[in-house]
Formats: sequence, structure tokens, C-alpha cells
Amino acid sequence: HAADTFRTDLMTITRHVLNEQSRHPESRGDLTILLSHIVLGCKFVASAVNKAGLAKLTGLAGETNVQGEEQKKLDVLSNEVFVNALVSSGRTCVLVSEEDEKATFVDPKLRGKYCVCFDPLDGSSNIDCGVSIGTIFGIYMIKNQDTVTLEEVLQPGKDMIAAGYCMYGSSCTLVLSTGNGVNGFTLDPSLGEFIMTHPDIKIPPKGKIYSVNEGNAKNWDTPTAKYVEKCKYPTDGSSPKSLRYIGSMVADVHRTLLYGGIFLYPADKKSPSGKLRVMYEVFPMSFLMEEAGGQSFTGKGRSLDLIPTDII
Ligand code: P6P
Repeated sequence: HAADTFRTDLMTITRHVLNEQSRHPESRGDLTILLSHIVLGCKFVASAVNKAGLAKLTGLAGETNVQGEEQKKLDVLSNEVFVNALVSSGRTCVLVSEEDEKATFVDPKLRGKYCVCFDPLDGSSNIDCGVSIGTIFGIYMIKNQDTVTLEEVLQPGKDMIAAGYCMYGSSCTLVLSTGNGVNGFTLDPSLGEFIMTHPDIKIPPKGKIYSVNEGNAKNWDTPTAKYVEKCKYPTDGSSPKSLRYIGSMVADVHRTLLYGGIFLYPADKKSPSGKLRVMYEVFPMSFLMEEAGGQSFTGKGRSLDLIPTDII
């Protein structure tokens, strides 16, 4: 029976990643091990985010909880979880985190060949009101792990070999690409496993939704203002687009991937280079968009062609 087959033939993220690895016979399984540690980090953060309201984890750093323990903000805690998971995987040599001003160069004895750029809890200002937030990550290969320098980390996004995000919302959804399409997995808390629920995600070719913070309209340049105006007052007889803006990039991008449309955070007078961070917001999400048949532009060119000048 279909139901029985489903129950006994689960496509977990671990099994999917192993299948992907088997497409590269020369692979030693390092990426598989690295991804399994990232998945562990996501499971831990999912659990902490779900308990945040109860455990009053959402308090500001420095407050003490009922046990008089120093409270860690969820994003600080999430960062520690991912740094520990990535270092202990033994497959990374340098980490770039939104939470840390400087790159983390892993102890030489524990080094591996990958660089991971990540935002451990993007959109964390939305935690207190229960809006979906997420972890975003991108993975690069480093040529020589023992002598890696910051310059080697500042690679264009097109050199990324994998990227993904985990959205902590009504359910916990992990979306991943290792360069062969995009797949979505949903955490089954009773199993503690991510089960494939969105195989081979492709962004719909036409979308009816535009997603932008209209509150910045007075700061937009003319081309941006004209584009958004056309979304609201189309001149080709089509219907106006709907505006959906959550203010949490993982949630806005996930909806765009599944429903189609456009998400934009245009540069403006306030943020001449735009607000989104290149290495752990723009690159991973652009990688996923292209792998799902979409596109990502900076307004001047392809986002993945950007060469970052610094890690923040
Ligand atoms: P604004 C969250 O802080 C974030 O980096 C992204 O997750 C989100 O898309 C953006 O900022 C929201 O920015 O200025 O619209 O609040």
C-alpha cells in the first residue's frame, strides 16, 4: 500500500546527501560529514527556538533567568551551536559568521577543506513576535587548508559548492543545494529526522508577488521606484502584484521559491551597498535561486559574480 511504502522508505536528508555523494565516486565523504553536522546544528536551534518563549530565551543578553544564570540571546546561543558543530566536524578550516566580527580559523589539528559562511539566526529581531526566522549557510572549498588566509575566503559566490537555509516556523524546513538542484526537507520531531517533502524545487516562471520594504520607498533610486510602481500599477493590462513582506529573509525567500515572484532589498541612500550581507545572505540565497531556475541580480550584474571585499 502507498501508505506503507511511504512509512518504510523514508527519504531522509542524510540518505539524500549520501545519494548525492555517490554521484562523485572520488568523494571521500567530507561534505557529507560536514552537512550532517550542519543538520545537527539546525535540529538543536529548532529545539531552542521552539522553547524560546517558554524558557524566556528571547531576553536580552546580560539578563539573568530564574536560576540566576546568565541568559544568552538565541542568536548568540545559535552561533555557539554552529561554531561547535562545524569545528567538531573536522571538515572546516575557516568560518565566517554574522555574529563574529572576525573569521574563525580552526585549530590546525582539527582542520578540513571547507569554509562555511553562515548567519546562525537571521531575522532574530522577529523572534519575540513569533515570526519565522532561520539559519543561512554557504560552503566553499579551500585549496590549502593549512595556510588559508582571509583573502582566500573572499571568493565570488559562483565558487560556492553548496548552500542552504533552515527556517524555524510553523514547521522546521531545511532547503539545500549541493549544485544539483534544490530539495526541501521537513523535520519530523518524533524521529528527529529531516524528511524530504519538497523534491527538486523549481521557482514558478511567473509570480504574482513582489516583496520589498515599502517603508524605504523615499530612499529608492529612480529605476527601483519605477519597477515597484509598475508592480502596483501595471501598464500592460495585467493585474497588480500582491505585496508580501515578512522582514525575515529566510521566510521571504522561501515563499518566493515556492510561490514565485520577486524579493528585493534595493540599495538606497541609507544603505548605498544595500543592507543584505554578501557572504551569508546574498550568496547562499542567490545560489539556491539559480539552482531552482531563478535569478539574482545586484541591480548592476549577477549577484554570484560579486567579489566580496570584506567578510561583513
Ligand atoms: P528591514 C533581518 O534583520 C534582515 O537581515 C533580513 O532577514 C531581512 O530580509 C531584512 O534584514 C529586513 O530588513 O530593513 O526591512 O527590516
